[in-house]
Amino acid sequence: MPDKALIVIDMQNDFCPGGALAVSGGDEIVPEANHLIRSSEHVILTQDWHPSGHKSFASSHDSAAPFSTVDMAYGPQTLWPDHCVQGTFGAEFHPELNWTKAELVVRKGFRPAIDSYSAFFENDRKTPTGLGGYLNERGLTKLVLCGLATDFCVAYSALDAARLGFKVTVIMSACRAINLGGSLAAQTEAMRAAGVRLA
Ligand code: VGL
Ligand code: ZN
Repeated sequence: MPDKALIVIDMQNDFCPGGALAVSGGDEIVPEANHLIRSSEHVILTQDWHPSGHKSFASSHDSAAPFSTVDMAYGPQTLWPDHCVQGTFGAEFHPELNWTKAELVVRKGFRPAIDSYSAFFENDRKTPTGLGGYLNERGLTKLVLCGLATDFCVAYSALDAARLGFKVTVIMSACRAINLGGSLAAQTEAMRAAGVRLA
């Protein structure tokens, strides 16, 4: 369909087993992601892309543990192990992901003091990545999402997309979750309530 785009979220080494912020079973979805890529006319990828010393890293805060929460200028922020540092192997796409036909790679999280889960807006919920405008200009109104992690970057992207008026489907079988403090159930319910189709 000419008005439909697949968005593959953060299929990067650091989110796969052996990576710095490994999502359990993250690599298992590569074959299904490849199948979705093959059968989609338009493919967009997102790539978590942090400078070293990024403010979302626990290591950038005095005596803060990974997976704890701190208050940032824009609100509460979960602190993560150092991951997806620009130019490192961990930031590269999984070696078996067939990404060559992707028409756009959206990099996010590159501002040193703002994290960005969503493919559309950074965690201050105000700074746009530009993806919404890109999709609108190209007339891509129907979005299919898969990737990592279900309860963070996939869910934030799906919720923003729905709010912006896109018709959104998340292929849950081609996603895996971090699941921090019940985040998977909460975000699944939030997506359902926002009218996101969960397939
Ligand atoms: C992600 C935490 C930090 C994700 C990215 O891709 O879901 N989660 N950075
Ligand atoms: Zn990140």
